[in-house]
Amino acid sequence: MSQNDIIIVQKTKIKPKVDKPRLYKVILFNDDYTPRDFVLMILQAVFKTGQSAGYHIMITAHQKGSCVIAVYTRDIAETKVKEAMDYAKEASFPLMLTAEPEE
Ligand code: TYC
Repeated sequence: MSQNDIIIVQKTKIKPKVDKPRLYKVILFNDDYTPRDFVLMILQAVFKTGQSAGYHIMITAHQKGSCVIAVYTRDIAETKVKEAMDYAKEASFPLMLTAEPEE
């Protein structure tokens, strides 16, 4: 390095340009035909709610029309919705779930 060389020091912090992944709510909707026990089975098998939280979510959807089950990244939310609705279709129940982005 010679005497005339200029050294530039980067003083501003470089922000990593990675946004937090958007989260998706998985929503369970009530209907008049799917048995309560079947809904509970889905909640435990697909969403790992356990018995008590699963029952609470099922009965909330039953009474209020819908209930948020949990939030996940988009891939996981959509995979779980598909898995749950495939089980329902297989059993000929009209059970409905959706994945919706959080505000
Ligand atoms: N309403 C249904 C019944 O009385 C039970 C049910 C609960 C269905 C929650 C869907 O998301 C649901 N058999």
